[in-house]
Amino acid sequence: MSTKRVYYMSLEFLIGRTFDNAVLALDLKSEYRQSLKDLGFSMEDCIDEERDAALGNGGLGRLAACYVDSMACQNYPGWGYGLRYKYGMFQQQIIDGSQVEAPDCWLDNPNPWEFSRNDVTYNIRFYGHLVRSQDDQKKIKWEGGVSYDVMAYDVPVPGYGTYNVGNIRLWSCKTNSLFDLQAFNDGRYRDAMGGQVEAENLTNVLYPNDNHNHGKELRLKQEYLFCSATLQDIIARFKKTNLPWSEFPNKVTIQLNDTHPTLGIPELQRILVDEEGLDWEEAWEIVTRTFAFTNHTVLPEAMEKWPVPMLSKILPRHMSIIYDINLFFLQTVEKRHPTDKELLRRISIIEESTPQQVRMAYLACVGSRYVNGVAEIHSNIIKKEIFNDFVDYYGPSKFVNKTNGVSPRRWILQCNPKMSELITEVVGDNSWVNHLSKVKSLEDHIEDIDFRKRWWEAKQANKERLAKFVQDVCGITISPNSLFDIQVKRIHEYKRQLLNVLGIIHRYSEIKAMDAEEKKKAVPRVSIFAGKAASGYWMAKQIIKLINSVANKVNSDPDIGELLKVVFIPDYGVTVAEHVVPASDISQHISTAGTEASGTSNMKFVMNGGLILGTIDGANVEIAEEVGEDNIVTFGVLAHEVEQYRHALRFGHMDGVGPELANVFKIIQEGTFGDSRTFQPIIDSIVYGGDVYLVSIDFPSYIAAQKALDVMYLDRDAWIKRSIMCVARTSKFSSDRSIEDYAEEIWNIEPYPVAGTN
Ligand code: B1N
Repeated sequence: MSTKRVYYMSLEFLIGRTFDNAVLALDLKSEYRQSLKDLGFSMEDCIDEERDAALGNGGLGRLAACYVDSMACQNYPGWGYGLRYKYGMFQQQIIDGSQVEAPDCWLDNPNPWEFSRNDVTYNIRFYGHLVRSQDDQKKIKWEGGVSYDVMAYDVPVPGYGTYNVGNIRLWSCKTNSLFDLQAFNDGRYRDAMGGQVEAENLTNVLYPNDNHNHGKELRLKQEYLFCSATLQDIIARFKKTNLPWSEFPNKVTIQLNDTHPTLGIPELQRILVDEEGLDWEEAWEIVTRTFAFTNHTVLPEAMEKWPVPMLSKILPRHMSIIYDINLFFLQTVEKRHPTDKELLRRISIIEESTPQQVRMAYLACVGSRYVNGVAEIHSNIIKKEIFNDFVDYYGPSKFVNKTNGVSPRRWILQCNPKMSELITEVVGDNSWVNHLSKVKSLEDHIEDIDFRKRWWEAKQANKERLAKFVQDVCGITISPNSLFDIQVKRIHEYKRQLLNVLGIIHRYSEIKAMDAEEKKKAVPRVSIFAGKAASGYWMAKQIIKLINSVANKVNSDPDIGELLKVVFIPDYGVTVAEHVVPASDISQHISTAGTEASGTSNMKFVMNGGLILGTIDGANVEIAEEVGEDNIVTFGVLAHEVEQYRHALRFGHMDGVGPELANVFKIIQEGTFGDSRTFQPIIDSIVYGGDVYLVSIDFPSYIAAQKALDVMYLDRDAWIKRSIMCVARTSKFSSDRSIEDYAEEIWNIEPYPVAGTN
């Protein structure tokens, strides 16, 4: 019996650790703990021995890992496909306040959580040339070039509460597998063994860029290697069913995690036409019924475009297929709009720049059955902006929303055992872990004083755990009695860690001006940051430097004491997040409106009883709808207003920054945080650089929102109620809900419980 399967293709899987998660999935944690104890070990020490599998940059890669977890838990027949990078996301050290990168040698010790599949290998070709077939002039053959062998590694993903086990199949390029096909055919046998072209290991390293595209040849090769091996593997599995090709889309659905695996589209077309002998139209029908595409960003610098000369050189057959896809597509557009040449130029997969570029988002759109964004606001923005011509052409039903979600297994049960115990008690059993809507019943206990006390104690215990972690890692003492205000995510100008740190400087100046009486009334705060900057992202690195310099000054200022502490936790990743997320009172998700597609840590923090301080952006919008306006604090301009402010700023129509921000700049320029010249470029980016991310515009409302939070936190009882409400009302953001939506509305697949499932 062959059921329909879904394949989630992603260049990134940010898995983190596996041990604790796997033991929990088996519901054996207490037994395991006891057994380890009997042997003289502690569970926590064993857990801490494991290195993170950090095969991703941030949200996009972590989302892929949560989705495979949800597929496993809900018995969907789905696999993840990715790359097994030898070096994952770099390790971050903070030296003298600055980020320093070190390689992530995560495979130095053997990895017990993978199976090497020596029996699953494929051959991948690059370069070469095209020839017309002797017997059929219409047929094209791709010949010569170089080839590599890739091999599969399988990473099992045990589902919680099921016998089903998911799988992430990761490809690794075999070392020294390079083979020069042209040299071989020419009889130059020695050269063929990699003598001509320098041997490189294509799966060596993850590109450490989040929301940024660098257009490097090696990245293109990684993307193609990934697509080719995955498609060959999927096809090999399909062929075992002996079904005709027309059945392929009824048995296979492929979700593209952003444009990074888009070459899968021309690759499937190539295999069907060149190797399997299907007609172009027949093949294209199969391709377009098989793929669906998720867009994750609207930032122009993140849009993948490959120069035509580069693609033609490395993948000549794919380039010719893309030209044909585009030709047929434009012909149909032209038929409907015969006079609109401007439309053809705009909608073309090929951008007519010098050199020409292939717009991968357009290729993904044309080659897919569905295109989705990752939160309501984002899905609406992409329909209005990047894909608006496509919406007009195809009609709106191809463009859908699938709001992101996160796994309650890792992001509640595993990272927050204290709160989990309380939820289990209220629900009556642990069924909420796979059916998160059950947490709704927490609302029935909001008026129960004893319950509220225990809720508070759980949060305090998590804060104590984080305080100890901060002490161990950063050597900074923080008090769990302070309000913990956390912003952890990749460092990026659009995410506006800068707004946060400028706000901290403002707070610092206000505390400095307080008398003893005022100080007594003030709410002590700990501002916690963590996050990596892409290695080549200079401005992001300057922002890290500013945060650490402010931390240095503030933490040692005797006037300030407990009232303000600033912490930058180095080497943010999945494991650090598991320590941080359960311990927030407030977490910040303060991107310029319209720039953060969704965000997923916002969901994690709310699920763990922390309030959000956020802009009207990404999933914050839907979180506000769910938890209610009283249980979230929002501020800032709206997405549709952003362009007008940017315009005004660029053309000098604003009267300079407001008095609070001007004062903050003055404090920096006085050298309060060290040599002010270091930070002048940051100030200049706001004052003279057009303030693209509207820091100066949102600063006053940000400060006001922070003040409102100080006041709210003073009423402890009301605060705890809000915290409980947040958890009770976040079930929408379980990745189980997201996966069900994808399964029903895009993939058309059903759960397929494995034998023995309880
Ligand atoms: O994807 C996440 C979203 O929650 C975030 O809002 C979004 O920023 C993130 C190029 C990206 N979008 N694009 C990337 C990552 C790596 C890369 O090389 C782009 N990451 C996101 C999940 O939907």
